[in-house]
Amino acid sequence: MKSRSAIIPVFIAAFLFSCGENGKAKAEIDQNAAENDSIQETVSVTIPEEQLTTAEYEYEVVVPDLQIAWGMDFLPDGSMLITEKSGDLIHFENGQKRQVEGAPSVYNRGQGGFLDVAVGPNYESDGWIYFTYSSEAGEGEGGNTELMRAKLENNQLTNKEVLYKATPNTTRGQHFGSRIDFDTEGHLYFSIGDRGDRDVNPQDLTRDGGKVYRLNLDGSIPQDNPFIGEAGAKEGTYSYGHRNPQGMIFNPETNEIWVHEHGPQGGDEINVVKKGANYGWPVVSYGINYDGTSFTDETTGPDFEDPIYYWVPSIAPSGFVYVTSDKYPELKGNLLVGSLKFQYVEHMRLDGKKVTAREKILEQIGRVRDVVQSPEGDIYVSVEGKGIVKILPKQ
Ligand SMILES: [Ca+2]
Repeated sequence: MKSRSAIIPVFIAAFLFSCGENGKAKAEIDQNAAENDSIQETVSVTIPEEQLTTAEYEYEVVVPDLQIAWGMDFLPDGSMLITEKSGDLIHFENGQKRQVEGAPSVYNRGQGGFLDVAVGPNYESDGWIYFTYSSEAGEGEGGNTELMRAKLENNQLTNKEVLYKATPNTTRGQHFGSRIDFDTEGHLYFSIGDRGDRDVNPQDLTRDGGKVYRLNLDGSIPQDNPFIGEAGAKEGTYSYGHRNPQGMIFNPETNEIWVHEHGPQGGDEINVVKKGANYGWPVVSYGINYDGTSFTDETTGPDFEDPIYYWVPSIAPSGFVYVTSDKYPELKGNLLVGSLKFQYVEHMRLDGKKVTAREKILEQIGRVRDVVQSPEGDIYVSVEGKGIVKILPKQ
């Protein structure tokens, strides 16, 4: 095992805690602990930024006047479904926003609320749309992440079916996940974060939280999931030891689900999701606590799957795209990641499963909550307090 390899200055810890995932809490810095924790080694997986593209990018606001548009996806007619974290589902069609009736009631607390929306892979034949949100359903005070599918008819959600509800409810406001994506073999994947209970949830297969789940499109559990038949196991679990994944893609080159996840200070990661794998949280991490103290000396170990990339400092990633569009030749085949904390979109050049270079685009645009590619190949970015913008290569 090697030891942690990042240097995290105290002022960055303070900045991150005030501007990152939550954006509300104040940092309480333990200066002595932070100084003691500065280990000077070469970082092997994280790389500096550079100018990658000769193209420059600008944007136009397509959907104005949104607060926190947490998730978005496109129907085959080109119209857009948008979740507002506070609970509204919006259908944006022909330049007009309409509030969809019958959206699920959400537990809008901390990082929870109306989360992702994903139009199903067989939408044109079956009409299913998938949603994640935090829900108070079930026993106990508070909420936890829930997955629903429903159909959209006459501006109403109909045929609503709850496919998964994580337990137990808790009043903690942290780490609900949650992104939804699909492979090409009839599976849905979604993420739930550790719910602010890192010492209990992520490493325990009998508990929800800190997991990536794999279900069939009707919500049933695939019989080849890795923990089928294990005593007490949450059998929807596909991988575990995650902290708070808020970005998920299906990589069409490798046929894999990839996630990025918020780490602690200096430990945001990109992980290739493998069946039954343990991503280590909180036993191993490249990060330290936001107050500057250390919770583990280990960054890796034989029982754990390493990230393919980690960020130092943390960028607070949200939204993830593998670009396949011909409209952005210099982005094609690469990754885009939104940064809540530093308020830009990160372009990461990929060589197979290796990030070889990175740069910022749309700098200072605002807290980026989601990034998607439309069926027409346009890239849309949700920016908190601004709305949804389309990226345009500068002419
Ligand atoms: Ca990890």
